[in-house]
Amino acid sequence: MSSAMESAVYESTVGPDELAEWLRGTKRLLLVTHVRPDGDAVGSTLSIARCAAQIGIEVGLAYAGELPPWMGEILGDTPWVHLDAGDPPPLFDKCLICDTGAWGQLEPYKPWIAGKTDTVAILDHHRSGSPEISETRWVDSESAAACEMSAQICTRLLGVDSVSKLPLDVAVPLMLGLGTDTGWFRHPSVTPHVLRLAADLVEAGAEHPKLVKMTMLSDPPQRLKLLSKAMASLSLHEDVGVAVMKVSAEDLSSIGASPGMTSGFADPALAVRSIKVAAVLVELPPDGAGRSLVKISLRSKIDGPDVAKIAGQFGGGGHIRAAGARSELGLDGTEKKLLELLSQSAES
Ligand SMILES: [Mn+2]
Repeated sequence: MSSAMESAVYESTVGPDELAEWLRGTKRLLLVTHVRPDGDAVGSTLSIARCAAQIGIEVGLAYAGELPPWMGEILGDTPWVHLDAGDPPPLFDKCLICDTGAWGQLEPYKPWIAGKTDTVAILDHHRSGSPEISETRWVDSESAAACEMSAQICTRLLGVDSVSKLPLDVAVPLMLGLGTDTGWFRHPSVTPHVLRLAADLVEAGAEHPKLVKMTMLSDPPQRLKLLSKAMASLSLHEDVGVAVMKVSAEDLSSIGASPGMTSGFADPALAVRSIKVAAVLVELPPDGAGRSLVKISLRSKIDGPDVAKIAGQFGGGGHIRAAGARSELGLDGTEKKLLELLSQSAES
């Protein structure tokens, strides 16, 4: 199995009507998303899972990799499995993948979904993915969140004419994904449609302040300790508008922190006026083969470069303003290459 993120620009083969129809006839539906699920990954799968269950479909939900701390709170009584615990995914006739369509983000599921192009479908808002996974794809890179798309599937499955009429336990995960993927409505991806959808979700009963508290105001103390280490490592390259923070595997282990706790670390660096791109480099604990990869997270301001392109140079990808990759060059080597690429893009 290759660890490279083989991905290409991929396009829709179906729209929301056809995808909802494709799901409707299913007996046992499995929902999966990218490894290390975030708010949008969980929200986009959980909302559809609850709607599908409500119309009599037997639903399995599987997640893999490090999980966010609020996982139990948002899932509540809905059954799910964590693949890292060694459980195989629940049996399924059809499988819907949400918020990714790239093998590089689906490796734990590969044995179960590879080659099943007719029983697997994709709902995604990324610009690139692995088209060979499935022939049934609804891809909309204009959507700010996969949840913006899931909402359209949910209304169709339940036969309601407005998102405002969705059940509360569907509206809440949709708001979670919409809120987290837009930085709580600060990112340039926010369109009139996103705000109207948010209004409908509030009308359905979703309370965004509770979700903000759950996702952003509930950190373990280790996260603040790790942030202080990352801030101490900060290098500001104001001439090219780049800030870089580095977290070593030793920082993680000495604090008892996990790599996922670095999410959002770019924000204080982006608050600096002259900075257009913030990079957070995290040296991951060694894998089974003893390799220590560096996780690269890139965030860019509205007048900054397309960081998906920069991430692509490391074999990764993502969005114009938020992208990521993995590097085998170590912390310092990765920083050096990154600065070279970003200085080139600042010149061009
Ligand atoms: Mn997303």
